[in-house]
Amino acid sequence: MKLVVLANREPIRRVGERYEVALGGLAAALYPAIRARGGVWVAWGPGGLDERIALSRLVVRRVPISERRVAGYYQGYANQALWPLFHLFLKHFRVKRGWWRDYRVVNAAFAEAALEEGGRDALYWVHDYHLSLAPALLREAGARCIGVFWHIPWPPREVLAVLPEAEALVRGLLGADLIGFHTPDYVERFLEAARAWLGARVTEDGVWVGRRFVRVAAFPIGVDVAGLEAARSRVADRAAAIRAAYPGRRILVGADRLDYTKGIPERIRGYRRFLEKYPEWAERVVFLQLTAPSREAVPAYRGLKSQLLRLARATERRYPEAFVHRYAVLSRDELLAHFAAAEFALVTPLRDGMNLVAMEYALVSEGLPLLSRFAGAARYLKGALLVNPYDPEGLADALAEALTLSETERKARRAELLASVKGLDVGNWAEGFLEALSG
Ligand code: ADQ
Repeated sequence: MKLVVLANREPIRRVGERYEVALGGLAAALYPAIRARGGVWVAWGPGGLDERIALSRLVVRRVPISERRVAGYYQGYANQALWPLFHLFLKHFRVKRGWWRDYRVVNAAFAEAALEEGGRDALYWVHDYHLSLAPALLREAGARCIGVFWHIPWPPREVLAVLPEAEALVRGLLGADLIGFHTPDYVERFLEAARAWLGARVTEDGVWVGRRFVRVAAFPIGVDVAGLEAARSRVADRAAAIRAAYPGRRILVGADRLDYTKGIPERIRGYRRFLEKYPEWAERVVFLQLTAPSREAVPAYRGLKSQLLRLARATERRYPEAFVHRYAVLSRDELLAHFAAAEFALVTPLRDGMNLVAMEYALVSEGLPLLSRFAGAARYLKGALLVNPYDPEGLADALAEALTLSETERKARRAELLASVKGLDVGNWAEGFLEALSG
């Protein structure tokens, strides 16, 4: 069966006049399946162009979306309604009827383009919160094998109730045959939503929609284990150079897209508290926070950016040797070299569907992540040091403890961590999902 992937972002990058498959994350995971079956990736076309780009074994079908609609569908509904609400940030939640109209139109355009590529018999795999209505639209048009993977958390019922279009959203997803989430908690909450909003008959494993059973299950995503292990030796020199730049200091690293869900200012405050409370460490550690710009067209992100940059500058002034903030998208190897150089990673989102940074860090470094309890990954990564990112005092104490961990405990935790991260390979994740869908 031909595989047709629907995702907001395309998996390619421009190199001079040509395009190349950008093999990172999702694209890398799906590439083997696409190669085996032949496949099409339907994505939003930058520049509003309707194009088909054929690369080796992969066709990218770009859905043209006007700038005005991008503002409503993407910057509006997806990023100012669904994203904050589903991460429990009600203060950032905005709603406008026009955004919803754009969201519906774009979902219909994706479904139409996908059907043109795959017909009724393809295997459709829809990704994420930008495209929640596409599964039902595909089904209405006759598609018979539809999967969805939801990459962000699913919120509790009282929170979902804030969304005026909650029912339509749940109905849209239930057009699928299989719905995947990162954790059993999200699965449970989705099942509850289906019961509450549609009065549907629900079992532990799914939802009855009339005579059709929609399976709902946890498929925890992972990272490219072999690729990251191979990166270790490639970035070793660069990592050594980073270490040499901070002689006598133990290195802590943080790396995130700029997003209020990632808890970056809270993390910096926790680190400052640590330096105040345990001043003996101020001469012996350095924290490198690497923040990638993101979603700059959305007002809440502009506010966060100026708040973060102010806090980071003030912290650099106060602790010039012990804190560094870089605000840039780093190349893959540059980022991994920083991971390899660091003894601990501060991975402290306030809420995160899963979180890949903790896993990438685990594979490339010798160290341990201090990981937020509120990341999906906390459920799976044994050996990580779990923290509450809202509590600066707790973060300060956790850091002090981490830095004085015995070698025996560090080793035991590393072993558990590696075993759990290796168990979550992203290639297996994709294969497992597709098998469950088509099997
Ligand atoms: P994201 O919210 O984007 O993903 P995450 O899973 O952490 O979050 O992935 C971020 C990626 O960006 C990582 O691969 C990381 O290495 C990279 N990155 C971070 N800082 C960077 C920097 N300064 N420069 C360059 N690259 C940087 C969404 C959900 C997550 C879920 C994934 C996959 O929000 O919860 O884990 O999808 O389902």
